[in-house]
Amino acid sequence: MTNIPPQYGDVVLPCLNEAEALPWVLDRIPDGWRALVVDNGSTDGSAQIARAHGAVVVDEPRRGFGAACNAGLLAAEAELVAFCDCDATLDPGALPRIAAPVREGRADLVLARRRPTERGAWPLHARAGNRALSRMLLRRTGVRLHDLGPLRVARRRQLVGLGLTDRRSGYPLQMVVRAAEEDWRIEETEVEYRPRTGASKVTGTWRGTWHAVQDMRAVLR
Ligand SMILES: Nc1nc2c(ncn2[C@@H]2O[C@H](COP(=O)(O)OP(=O)(O)OP(=O)(O)O)[C@@H](O)[C@H]2O)c(=O)[nH]1
Ligand SMILES: [Mg+2]
Repeated sequence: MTNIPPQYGDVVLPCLNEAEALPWVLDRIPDGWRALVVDNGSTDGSAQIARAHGAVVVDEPRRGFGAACNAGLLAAEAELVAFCDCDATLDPGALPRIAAPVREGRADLVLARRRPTERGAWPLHARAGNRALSRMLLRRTGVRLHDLGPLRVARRRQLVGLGLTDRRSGYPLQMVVRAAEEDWRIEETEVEYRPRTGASKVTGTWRGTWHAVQDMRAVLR
């Protein structure tokens, strides 16, 4: 009989045209984790590439980062659910380490603070915007985080119970705000942040950053 590894978690990978980055990301999914690539209307063959690299593809025609994350969460079945970008900025190989506090019952939500591996991995305006958000989060909830990064792990049932409503860029922030309101034990760890593969869509452009900030503001209102 073959030894099937226990299924620790599902990792939700929101995906909008990441054909170039997907192979790197999916080849690094650790044992015991299942990749759920949520295809958000890609036109570059992302879905086919994801399937070819062993991922389960969830189709979410409604655009928006939060819409994609939510569809992935609803499709997940494992006890633990992680979220990770699939633009090759973050190595999913770090998932077991990041998930450990949740798996061992020491934390309800772990977020990974991004540590750029080289200059240019994280544009200055994106970093500044993120710092400002962290300060707003502290004032609003008392939770002290250095970064509202996209790589995070929590329990599926608890996440579903948060009832998140944002379907755009406010989703990651709303998750932390709601978790704080529910008195979750929130922890921060660190992760390497590499320059993205493929064209930048959000923080690499002023327009994208502007829209993201508006969505985040709406969550904090
Ligand atoms: N912008 C955007 N990204 C989406 C959407 N749906 C899924 N994504 C994915 O969400 C992840 C994060 O988006 P990114 O474009 O990397 O956003 P970012 O990291 O803020 O900025 P850049 O990497 O500079 O574009 C990527 O894996 C995208 O493919 C969507 O509707 N809009
Ligand atoms: Mg990115």
